[in-house]
Amino acid sequence: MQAYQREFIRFAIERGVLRFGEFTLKSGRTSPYFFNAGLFNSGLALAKLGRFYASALMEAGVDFDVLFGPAYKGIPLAAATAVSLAEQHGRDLPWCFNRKEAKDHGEGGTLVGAPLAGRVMIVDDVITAGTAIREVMQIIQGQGAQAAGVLIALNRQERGQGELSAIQEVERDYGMPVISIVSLEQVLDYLAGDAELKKHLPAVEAYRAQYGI
Ligand code: OMP
Repeated sequence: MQAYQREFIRFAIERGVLRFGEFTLKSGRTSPYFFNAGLFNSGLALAKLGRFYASALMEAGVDFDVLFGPAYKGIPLAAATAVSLAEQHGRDLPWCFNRKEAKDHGEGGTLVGAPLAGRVMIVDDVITAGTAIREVMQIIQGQGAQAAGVLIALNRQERGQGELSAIQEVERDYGMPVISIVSLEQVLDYLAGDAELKKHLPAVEAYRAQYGI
């Protein structure tokens, strides 16, 4: 695990973004942990988050033309990543987002910001079963653009429809990489090395045995 990944896990736990307990997921699964990106809810937290996303993206070295933040949660994530790419990495790239409802006045439409065209890097929070990301793919394909990849904060490494993980299925079905700041495996490593947090390991490992790959 890289230093920035360890730092990211520490930061997420400190902010209460990564929590342990009992949570019902969108997929209906009951999980002993939850990642709530909405709790990166101060200026400094969002700035730091943008740096982590930008670091993961630069390390992956995937080419793309535009960053896309799907409504609603992806919007600040894509914005923060765009700011960090420009300020920390000297890459001033276009970014855009969608509205959930089409606007029929002013500039109209459902897309805001740079044109959603060319190779699109989607920025989102978490992938569990892959449902949310498949909906985003319809927007991109509807515009005639190509997805260059997906950038997320946490890869929960859960099973998809078959033997592969939900993320591997997304990569196979759309022929694009999914880049994450950290994966569950790294969170488990972090927990194992922390005297206080170690107590959460058994529940997370049991969940992984049931739903993981
Ligand atoms: P899938 O559509 O099953 O991939 O779930 C992804 C979505 O679930 C995310 O975009 C979140 O809205 C939500 N989620 C979290 O935010 N954090 C988690 O730790 C788990 C989920 C989830 O419900 O699976």
